[in-house]
Amino acid sequence: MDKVGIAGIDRFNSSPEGWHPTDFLPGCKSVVVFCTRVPDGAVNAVLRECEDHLMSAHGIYGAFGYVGAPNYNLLWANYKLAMFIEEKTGCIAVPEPAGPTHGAGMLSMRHAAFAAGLGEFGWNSLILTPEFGPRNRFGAVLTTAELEPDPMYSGPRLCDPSKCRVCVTMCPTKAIPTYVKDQGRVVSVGGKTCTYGGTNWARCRVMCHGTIPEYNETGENLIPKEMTNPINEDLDKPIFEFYNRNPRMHFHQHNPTWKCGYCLVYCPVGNWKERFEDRGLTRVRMSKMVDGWEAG
Ligand code: B12
Ligand code: SF4
Ligand code: SF4
Repeated sequence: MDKVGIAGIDRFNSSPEGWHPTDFLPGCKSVVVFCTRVPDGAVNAVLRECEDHLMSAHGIYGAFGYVGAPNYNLLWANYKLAMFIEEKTGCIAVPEPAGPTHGAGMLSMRHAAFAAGLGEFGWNSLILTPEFGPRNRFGAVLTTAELEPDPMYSGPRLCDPSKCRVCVTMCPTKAIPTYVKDQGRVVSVGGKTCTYGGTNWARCRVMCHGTIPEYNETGENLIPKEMTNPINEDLDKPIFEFYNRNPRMHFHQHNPTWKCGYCLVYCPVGNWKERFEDRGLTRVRMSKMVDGWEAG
């Protein structure tokens, strides 16, 4: 794993009912959270799809940046760590699935990663780490073992949405709200407070699940004619009707959940300039979307 942190159970005091670690493991005392970074090569595949319209390249991201290798990598790390903790301590350890192909939400992985000190929320609602920005995928193990917690992240502020508009601009369905001072979702854990935009999931699913015809393997137009603009206030109904007609897409979450990801790919945090701009892998000019960005 590329990073690991431990959160004591007190950091989940403000978890909503049904999402608290003790709901899944009575007596849970610690949550171990770790991540695997998204390879630059998988990010490049999304750049090729987005900027060169090489649609087939996106599969590289699906396989090696999202539901394929990274989720399996997390799955095995989860399993081995849980076994290790049980063998060494005699306590119970519950591994948490990492997302598509292994089930969806049990614990909010973003809150768990924040609570374990791995990084902070970006305006795009993803957890940013100083090393990789949002380009990490997280796994977690809940355990009744009392482990020494790590401090909350206390490095430099990573996201300043008053200066950066990248995720808002790049999101094709306007699922990420425009930054407005004193608006957004506030989260306070372990004495650290962050504000993030809050993603509109109905809009995000239009892209992520390939539910617009350009992306959708079924060829079906999910959005009714009168709603051809995907930036629509009422996308939930057609989306759920679509899943009812195509239950495979809903329950298995295999092929169609790995589209888009532009908010993850283009976020400048995590040495984006060195990794992608300086290597000539993108034609998108950050200087147009980030105040004070060194002209490029
Ligand atoms: C299902 C899912 C999706 C769905 C839609 C989600 C939905 N809610 O309908 C779709 C497919 C659209 C999606 C999109 C993406 N996803 Co996704 N997704 C998930 C998954 C599997 C579950 C999320 C979920 O539904 N959680 C339940 C909700 C309710 O939790 P929540 O929104 O985080 O928290 C809310 C409350 O429950 C409460 N709360 C819950 N727990 C706690 C605890 C505390 C202490 C507090 C204070 C509050 C609190 O606060 C929140 C406000 O309501 C998670 C993995 C996971 N288990 O977390 C990945 C995950 C969030 N996704 C991830 C990623 C990378 C993406 C994409 C970039 C994928 C892509 N295409 O490239 C996009 C990004 C969208 C964006 N900008 O946010 C990563 C994020 C990594 C990171 N760096 O932060 C995760 C964590 C997967 C992983 N293993 O790493 N995703
Ligand atoms: S994954 Fe795409 S549609 Fe969803 S929030 Fe990110 S940029 Fe927007
Ligand atoms: S793209 Fe900019 S505003 Fe969005 S999360 Fe990253 S740093 Fe924050």
